[in-house]
Amino acid sequence: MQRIVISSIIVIVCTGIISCSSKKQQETSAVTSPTPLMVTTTKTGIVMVLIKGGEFMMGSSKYSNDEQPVRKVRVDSFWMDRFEVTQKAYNAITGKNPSKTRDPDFPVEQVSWYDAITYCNMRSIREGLKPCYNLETLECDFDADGYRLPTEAEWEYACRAGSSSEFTFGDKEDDLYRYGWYKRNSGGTPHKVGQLSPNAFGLYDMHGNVWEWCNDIYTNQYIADELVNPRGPKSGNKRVLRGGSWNSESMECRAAARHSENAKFADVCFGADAYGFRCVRKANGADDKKNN
Ligand SMILES: [Ca+2]
Repeated sequence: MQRIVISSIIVIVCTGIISCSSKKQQETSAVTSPTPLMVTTTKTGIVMVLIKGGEFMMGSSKYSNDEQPVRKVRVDSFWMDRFEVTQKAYNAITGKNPSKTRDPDFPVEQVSWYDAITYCNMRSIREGLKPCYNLETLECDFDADGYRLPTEAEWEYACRAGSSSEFTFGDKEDDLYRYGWYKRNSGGTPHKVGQLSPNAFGLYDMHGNVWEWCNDIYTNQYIADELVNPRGPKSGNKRVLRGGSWNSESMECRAAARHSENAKFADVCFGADAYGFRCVRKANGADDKKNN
């Protein structure tokens, strides 16, 4: 069901305390909240977090070749959904729920990249924003003020949340069960969003639960000199997925780990019930000096 929040967006600046997350954050000993979180609830009732732009080392030199070259990348500020898009939220916008494991508070799954960008456009239109995607050419207008999928760089920057380790909490998988649903703790299904610890940016389920579609076309090696707001290759058939899922080994849930699939892949088969997404939106003015 859609919950319309009155008129303009309500911005809540809080000192790391957002109702249901307070207990979880107290349990998050390995991660400290860096600055006060800036959280907003959109007109269609989606909670988003302002991710302040910055530089980070993207990729990993220790695992797959497609995570290289590791290089310093800068991304501008952006708003990001605090949770994976839920079945309730997806249904409220599209009138559909393709998920295999049905529960309104679980992440939507069995969505293709194309389904995800279609949702982005519909959500933009519902809120009176300019859609980012041309659904025929599949091109993304990054200047539009509507919703889109995160770039890989934005996704990894948000997942790391200031950390340079393999996971947002460190290098060893020992603590992964506290942050993400993956093969060893999921019991073989996705889970309700937001049940485990958030990362230092206040984002939930970046590791595990469902893989998250990114905007980028997949290539098996990064473009080495694309260092500011990288957007990936111009052509190719596959799109990127990030973060691992309820059905993944811990290594697939690492911040730098990459996966890919055809953009219109949606049928019930391997992996589809582990594919979901979350949206981002440009943050007008957040990178202006006066706001820093
Ligand atoms: Ca996820």
